[in-house]
Amino acid sequence: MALKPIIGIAAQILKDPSDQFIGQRYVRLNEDYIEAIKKAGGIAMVLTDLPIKDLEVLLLRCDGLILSGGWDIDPLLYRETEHSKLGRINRKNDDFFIDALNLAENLGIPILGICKGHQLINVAHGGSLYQDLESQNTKAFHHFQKGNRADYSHFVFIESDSWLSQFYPEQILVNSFHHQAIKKLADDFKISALSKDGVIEAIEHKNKPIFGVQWHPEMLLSENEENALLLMKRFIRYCIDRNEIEEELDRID
Ligand SMILES: [Mn+2]
Repeated sequence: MALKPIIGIAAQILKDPSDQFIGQRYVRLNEDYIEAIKKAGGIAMVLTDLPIKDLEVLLLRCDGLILSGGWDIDPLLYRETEHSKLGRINRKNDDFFIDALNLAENLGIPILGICKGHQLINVAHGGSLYQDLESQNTKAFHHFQKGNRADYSHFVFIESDSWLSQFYPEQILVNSFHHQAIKKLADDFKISALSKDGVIEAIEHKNKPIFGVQWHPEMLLSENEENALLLMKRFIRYCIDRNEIEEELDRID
């Protein structure tokens, strides 16, 4: 494919924290995502909460979808009430992410969830979360690192038959900015990577191109970290390959 692939990124809508414009809401996405896609050879298209038909029109032009990081997920989505350590939630943003996920999944567009995006993929498919990892899982170590965004925090151990194992060694170092984590894994998914304390750090669908990582490759890539670049490149390569296969099938038809 001669053209660069277009990767849609679902972004959050939040209230202006400065209160300079009372009631103003704004689209919020860390620029690292856009830069990471650029470095890996793609073009980012920022997606926000639109009528579902309009969102579908945009996704039809995308070769891949990234669900970005963000606030905690509404626990009602996995049939739990609020734990006292639950962080800030915004149900409207969760619903938009689920709409984008469902549309992309139905269109067969490859999906990569990062941090909240990874957790949301699990919840949308029937899994659940620790609302606060440290208070609900005593074996877990601290997963919200004190260091900068491109610093390493802990190792993850790659499962031998996973997508990640196609390009990663048995263990790699990652950053860690989460106080929630997957509790019950959704039925259609398998674990791709674990941290030493048993926390699920990466998942993949058993037979669809849907992947999730709990760490932030786009932040590691802000310092040109090799493994982060590899992950983004392999995801984008996957999006291109899928298109080429479909074009081939169209010709055969
Ligand atoms: Mn972690």
